Amino acid sequence: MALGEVTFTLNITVAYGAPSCFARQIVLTSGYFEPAIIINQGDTLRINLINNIPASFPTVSDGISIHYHGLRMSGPAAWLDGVSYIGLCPVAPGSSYQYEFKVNDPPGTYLWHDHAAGFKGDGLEGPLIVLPPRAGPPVMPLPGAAPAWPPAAQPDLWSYDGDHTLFLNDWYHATTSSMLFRLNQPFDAAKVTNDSGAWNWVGNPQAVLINGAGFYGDCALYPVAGGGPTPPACAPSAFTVAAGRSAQQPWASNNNPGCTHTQVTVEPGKKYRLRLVNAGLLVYMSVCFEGHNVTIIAADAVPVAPVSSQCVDVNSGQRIDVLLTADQPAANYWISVVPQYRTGAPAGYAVLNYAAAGVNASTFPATPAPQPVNITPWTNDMAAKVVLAPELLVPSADPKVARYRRPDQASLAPPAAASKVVYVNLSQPLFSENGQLRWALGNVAMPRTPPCQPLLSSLRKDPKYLTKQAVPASQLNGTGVGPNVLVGTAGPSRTSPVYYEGLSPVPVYPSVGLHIVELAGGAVVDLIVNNNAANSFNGDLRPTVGATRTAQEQHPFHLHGHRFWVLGRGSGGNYNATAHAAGLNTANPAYRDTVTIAAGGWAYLRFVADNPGIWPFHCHILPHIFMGQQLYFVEDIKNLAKPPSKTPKYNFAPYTKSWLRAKYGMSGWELPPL
Ligand SMILES: [Cu+2]
Repeated sequence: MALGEVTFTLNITVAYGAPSCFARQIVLTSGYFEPAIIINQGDTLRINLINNIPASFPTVSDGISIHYHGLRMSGPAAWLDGVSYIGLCPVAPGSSYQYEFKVNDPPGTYLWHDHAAGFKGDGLEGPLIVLPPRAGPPVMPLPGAAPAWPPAAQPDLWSYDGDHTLFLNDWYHATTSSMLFRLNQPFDAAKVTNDSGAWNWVGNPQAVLINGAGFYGDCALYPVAGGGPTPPACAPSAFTVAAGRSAQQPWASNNNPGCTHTQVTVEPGKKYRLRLVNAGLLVYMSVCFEGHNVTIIAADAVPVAPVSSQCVDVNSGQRIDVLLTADQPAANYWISVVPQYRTGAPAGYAVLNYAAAGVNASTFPATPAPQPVNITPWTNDMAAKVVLAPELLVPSADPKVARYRRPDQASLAPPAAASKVVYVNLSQPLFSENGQLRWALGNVAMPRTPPCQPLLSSLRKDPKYLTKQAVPASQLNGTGVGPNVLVGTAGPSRTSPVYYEGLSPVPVYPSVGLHIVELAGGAVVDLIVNNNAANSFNGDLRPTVGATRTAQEQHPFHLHGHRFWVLGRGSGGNYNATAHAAGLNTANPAYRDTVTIAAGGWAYLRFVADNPGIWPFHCHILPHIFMGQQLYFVEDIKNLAKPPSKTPKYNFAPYTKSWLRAKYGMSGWELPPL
């Protein structure tokens, strides 16, 4: 294999494991739980994905597909972005597929995860670290960059003595698919908090894992101060062994390898890079370092002007890199991962261990473990911590970071003016016809993805493919006839109705369908997201239900294929040009791929449509995307690269209507064409 070509075999299996001290079925990758993929900028990455998940394992898509979160995936790689409805079919049980693409993206912290089904929440994910270019060829320039691209091994922008990743995910004791199935059931306000066959929210996680290790609350909510590394309460008698499972399984014995915590060992006086990755399904996290202020150096793989803080906010899909100097008295210190905006959610804990005489590496810190903020604030010191809003993390002005920017971007500033403005209003409609509760953008909820229906190939064959399926404007006028639920009524050639942004009038009543925004190549797009309507239940024809619920909440929105500038964010209502336009930061705004839209607030984003493909814009909370909280930018398709010569083979034989109805529930999966 030539230098710069890196192949990883990801053999995906299901096993029993207990990363939180509680045994359940988990997904392993070549025998590892959530392993890292580490490559160098300029490498050709080959991912040999083998799906050995049993066909009998419950799933919402019967296949897996890897998304490389944060990578641009331009040119031919647009087909390999891993959203199975868009590019390729998922890799079915018993089959395999090899992704191959060149990673030109800047060095930094990314993540990989399944984007076909719920397996991300079962462990089918991990860090994706791009290191600076390796020594010697081949090192490919970014598209459009000067040929004198780094010719030899490049040091990173920062010097440090050690490099650690803290991969964070909230963790449930039910499989993700089993939770998603319940979101597909009819909504009944009286039954949302119990498992009674009705619509059932996933609820709070049972644990927060740090590098695949954590403590399940029933074992011990948090480790005991000064205790040994195995929490005393985490005894075999505390485990729940489900009926019908064997007592010989390892979690039912004293030998429980999964029940542990993560320890980060540092040498006194040295400096470390810590890569914080929130890969969670649901929870916004504040990561706090007891006794230490860390320096934030990068956000979503973009170097930022350094900021010092004890706590660092990282929402699902975001990555924050910090430098930590071990300059405190040699001891053990807590690293706590505190959930925000989810009352009662548990925290996660790791130990920062100084490798020094007199420090016992096998005990917990002497101070009490900080508890989740919603129970008791961190040792009364919570007021002193700094929770950093993303708009404070502006790109570094250091000339050395120019190579982290867009190749044609000479300054920190985005293009001065937009050529297209897209408004997105978030809402949570309830469809009276079938009792489905959804999240919608612009009153359109995207359907659950059928097993496979790649739009890219359909569009490449027929650029008018989606236009032909568009819902006529006459059906969108909302003249009092009720919500537009056109599923199943759109004719045999349609997978689901297609809603184009820009229709006039826009759908007044909530609808279900493909939500498409077309972008011409080179367009400068302003994307204004308002999150103020979610608790109004607009379109809900049963106001008694809406009156008892408040669905307004924060959402971490992620854009595929791009980074965007965050020109502004606000709370307390929708974006209002008169009040807010003058305050937008067009000089050096944050440059991210995932941004938090505050509950009841707004965000003003800008990006350039310079990457032909189909790029989802979606909430990174997995249950929310399953409930429809996404749209697709269909971008400059006429300049789309050719598809890969090989694509996953997919067997559609099982997908009869009756089979799908039985599998996905009476409330109605949006069926693929049969
Ligand atoms: Cu959301």
